[in-house]
Amino acid sequence: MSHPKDAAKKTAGNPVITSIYTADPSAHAWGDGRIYVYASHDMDPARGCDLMDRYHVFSSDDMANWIDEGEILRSEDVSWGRPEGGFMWAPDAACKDGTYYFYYPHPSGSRWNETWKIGVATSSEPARGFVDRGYIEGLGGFAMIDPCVFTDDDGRSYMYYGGGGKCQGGEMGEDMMSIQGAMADMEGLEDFHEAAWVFKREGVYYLTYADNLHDNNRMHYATSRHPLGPWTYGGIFLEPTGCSTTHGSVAEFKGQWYLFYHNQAISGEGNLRSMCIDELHFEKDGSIRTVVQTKEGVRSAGGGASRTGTATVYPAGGCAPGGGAWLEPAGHGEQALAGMHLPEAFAVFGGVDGGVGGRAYVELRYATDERLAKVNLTVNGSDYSLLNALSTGGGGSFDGRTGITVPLMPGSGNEIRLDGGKGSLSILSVSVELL
Ligand code: FUB
Repeated sequence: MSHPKDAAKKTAGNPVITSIYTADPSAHAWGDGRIYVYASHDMDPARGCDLMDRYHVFSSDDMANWIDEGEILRSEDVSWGRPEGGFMWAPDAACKDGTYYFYYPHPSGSRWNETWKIGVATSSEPARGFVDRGYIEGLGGFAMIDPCVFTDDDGRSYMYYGGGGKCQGGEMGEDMMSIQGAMADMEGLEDFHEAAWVFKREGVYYLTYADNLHDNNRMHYATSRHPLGPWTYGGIFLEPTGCSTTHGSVAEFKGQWYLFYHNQAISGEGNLRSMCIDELHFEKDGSIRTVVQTKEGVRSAGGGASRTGTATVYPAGGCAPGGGAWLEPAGHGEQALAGMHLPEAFAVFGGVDGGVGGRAYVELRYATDERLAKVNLTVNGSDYSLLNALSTGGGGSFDGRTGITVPLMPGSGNEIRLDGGKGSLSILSVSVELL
């Protein structure tokens, strides 16, 4: 059985990713026709930012239609990391000579804020296959988080990072896993808090960062004619988003500049954040205009292949409901899984085909009249956390979509389990698209 493929979206909408919570987006166009976002993943339910323990990558060829490329690293993969895990905070990435470098702040000890290190994982692909390589010697310590790597036109790369009011930068070694000489304090920034990001436009270096405005951080910028400053303060270009933290990146794609940032529009909670994108514009003198935060998000820049493969649809009528959940008619001869609001409700979809094994985008098609219902997804016994199901405007409107990219085993022995108890929704099908 199949459902019609979704038409490509004309605008991205904000937040861009609604199924799971994503924060601290670092965007890069590596030259393969796509733009990639390396983001933190706020785990739901949150406990401050403590439980953030994995990273997903998202990509698009048109800015409006985004694919979850899946998870690339989690705290349990980090041999030198904090024994209790968690605290996988704002990351960045770089590419040199065909190798992709993923940089992430993570504590090496239980006293998390005193033991930060900047970890490095590498891969030959931009969005999969990352293996941890350890941390950068000489970096880290109290509140030193949020790495950003900028590669200049001459191929030289620079690392910036910091928190708690201190921002440092330094040139990286040829191996992209070391610093040449000492890191220097970045001079000329006003009210620096965290979230350093550096980009270059028309020969000018820009350093953007979050400020200290209580519970309402904004983004500021400063400019320089040298990658390591000194910097000339430029002002505020992102006013509060409604979230206590702010964190962003700036990238150019298909001739347009964009700001990637996060807000809390879906959850209303400062530790369950969602990635947004809006256009970034410069004045003639190079100063950055205040970004207009929109709900419709950015327009498609052309392209818009929302998916790469073919989805197999598993109708709800073929699942095994339990815990009080039941199947009921949904029209057009189909059945829907109902009763998922009940605390013990669950359903199992067996015999899911994983092809030759690897990554698959698992998507639920649902209806709900709640503003935000949730369903827990477990695949082959691994918990992939809560998926958000935003209102479809009515319990009979099955045009809701929520999903996540997960690993599947080869063959048809995969099992998908949905657990309810987090709001009322009816599920029409689960589709599985091998990536
Ligand atoms: O996401 C965890 C932390 O919150 C980041 O490292 C900071 O920049 C802030 O966004």
